[in-house]
Amino acid sequence: MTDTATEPGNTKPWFPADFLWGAATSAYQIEGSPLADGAGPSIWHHFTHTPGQTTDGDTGDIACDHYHCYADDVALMRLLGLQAYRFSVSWSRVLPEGRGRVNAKGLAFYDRLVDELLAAGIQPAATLYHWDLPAALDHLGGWLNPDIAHWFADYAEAMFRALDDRVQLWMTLNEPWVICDAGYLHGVHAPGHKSVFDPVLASRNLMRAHGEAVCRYRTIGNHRIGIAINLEPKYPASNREADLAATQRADAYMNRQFLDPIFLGNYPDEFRDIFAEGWFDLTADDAQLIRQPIDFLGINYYSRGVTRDDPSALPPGTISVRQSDAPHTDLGWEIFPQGLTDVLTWIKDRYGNVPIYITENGAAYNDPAPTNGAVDDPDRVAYYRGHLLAVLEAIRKGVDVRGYFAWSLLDNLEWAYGFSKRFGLIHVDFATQARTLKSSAHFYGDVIRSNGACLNT
Ligand code: IFM
Repeated sequence: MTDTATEPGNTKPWFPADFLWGAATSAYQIEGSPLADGAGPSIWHHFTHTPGQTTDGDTGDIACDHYHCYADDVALMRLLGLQAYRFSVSWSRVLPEGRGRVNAKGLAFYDRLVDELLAAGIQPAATLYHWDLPAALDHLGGWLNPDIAHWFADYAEAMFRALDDRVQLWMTLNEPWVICDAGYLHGVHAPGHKSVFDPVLASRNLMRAHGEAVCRYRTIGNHRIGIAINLEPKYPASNREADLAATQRADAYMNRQFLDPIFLGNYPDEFRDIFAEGWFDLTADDAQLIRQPIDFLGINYYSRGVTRDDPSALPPGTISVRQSDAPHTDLGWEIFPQGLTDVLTWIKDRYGNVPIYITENGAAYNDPAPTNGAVDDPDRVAYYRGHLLAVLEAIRKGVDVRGYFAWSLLDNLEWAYGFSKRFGLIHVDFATQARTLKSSAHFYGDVIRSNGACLNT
């Protein structure tokens, strides 16, 4: 890799010459039209249509109407100077029953999107699963049914066959930790299970599905495949033995749960403690399936956790202690750029110098409404600046970071928070679908155009 960032004595904010600058979204959060053109419902469609599950009862029925506005959105990406765009495919748009019959009209949407991106000189990066499981598969047990590994691989294969001639970066899953923790342990995300047993099974099947999809890719794909994992470095709230042990459990639960099986072929020892009778060991066959070499690792980073032991909490029996003197985003997440450098160097030390993309990073703020075609969001600009410098610091320390995707291109449906939390570089008026570039979009455009040199000022 061409690398000005690691030259000794170079203190300028500068990224490798071939660094890839992008922004990310996901299907259910932006597309709208979840049942259009023969698409089947997803668990998120059912969840948001269940009273009481989202703020203000918000649903993804319209969201950013990207299903219809995608060409205009790609034009905005071009205006920003994006080099890559990470989107996710809605499984039930392509396979309405989750398996079997392909819905040609659903697939055609992604075909059009990819062509539009390429025509604008933007590299498409596709995530196969960003939480919107086909409802038909959930009726069969969803992530709790071991057969889902084959269902997912069949769906992945359909997508590889359709798009691998044009898509060069693939991600199997987005944030399996959130799927298990929010969807199966706490029940605050679809499918809304609240169980201390289901997360273990879901986690195992997610990893088996990932492994099987990577195997399929090796037989028919020609580019690169990885996975997007959200990481949050854990620091102890005190030097008490209980807090130190809690920090290890929280770290195993959040940071090593998926990376250890992928890179080391086993689970952290802490899991027997964390899930007690709910835990079951990995079989040799599953260990082998999950430990498929991947071409890159996607890291989603937002914040850190300062950890305290709390035996009354759900697994892993810990709580995060709010740092009252630190700045926080509108979601109450502490702003801690140093944590991004820390997780990146930790990955290198623990798993080797795997190529990394930051597949998500960004902040929710209560932005003002557009005035005279502008939205001023200085806090988000500061968040991006701090975190980009943190990425640069990791690159200087020898971590092989290849690219960065801001979360998110557009304000969108922030899952159970509905439209109340805005993460976009671009403001969306959800009543009119008007888009307005925020100051952070202009800032990010400058970062891209100068390859980070403008961070110097
Ligand atoms: O909006 C989500 C995204 O879907 C997954 N990663 C975290 C983002 C902010 O919560």
